[in-house]
Amino acid sequence: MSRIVYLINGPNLNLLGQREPHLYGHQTLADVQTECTRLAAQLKLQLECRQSNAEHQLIDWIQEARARAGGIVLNAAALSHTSVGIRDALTACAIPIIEVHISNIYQREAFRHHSHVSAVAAGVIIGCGTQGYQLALQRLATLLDAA
Ligand code: CA2
Repeated sequence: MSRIVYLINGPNLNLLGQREPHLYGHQTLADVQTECTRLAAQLKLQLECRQSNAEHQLIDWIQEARARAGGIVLNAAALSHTSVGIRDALTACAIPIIEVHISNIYQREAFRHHSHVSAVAAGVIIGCGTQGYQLALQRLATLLDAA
């Protein structure tokens, strides 16, 4: 099983740390990616970090991960709540997917309470702040170690 893991972030997460710290904390996306790359190395995982505001680009990366990775950590952001295309791309993957949401989507507007990603994810981490990405990597390492 490949030890490559894709860390994929969706729309507007490039703004992390720049606005709405009460929801998303103070870390920038670069901070998150640096911290996760360091943790991944400790877990003997090779991390590929990606972020896009475009749905088609996220789908292309999910398909790329399907071909070469052992797992995906995905925060599809607002597209989690709307994109059947992302769900279909994930369904085609035989590798474990851990969904992350930084904020607790269940404490927020009703339209955020459903995610198309959750039903096809091996695990879901919600409301743990940016630490959720690290928790997701630890879970993937556990799953890959057991495979
Ligand atoms: O809590 C999460 O991680 C979300 O996936 C974040 C999405 C939101 O649409 C989901 O419902 C929950 C929004 C990401 C926007 O990120 C920003 C970060 C800083 C400033 C502005 C937006």
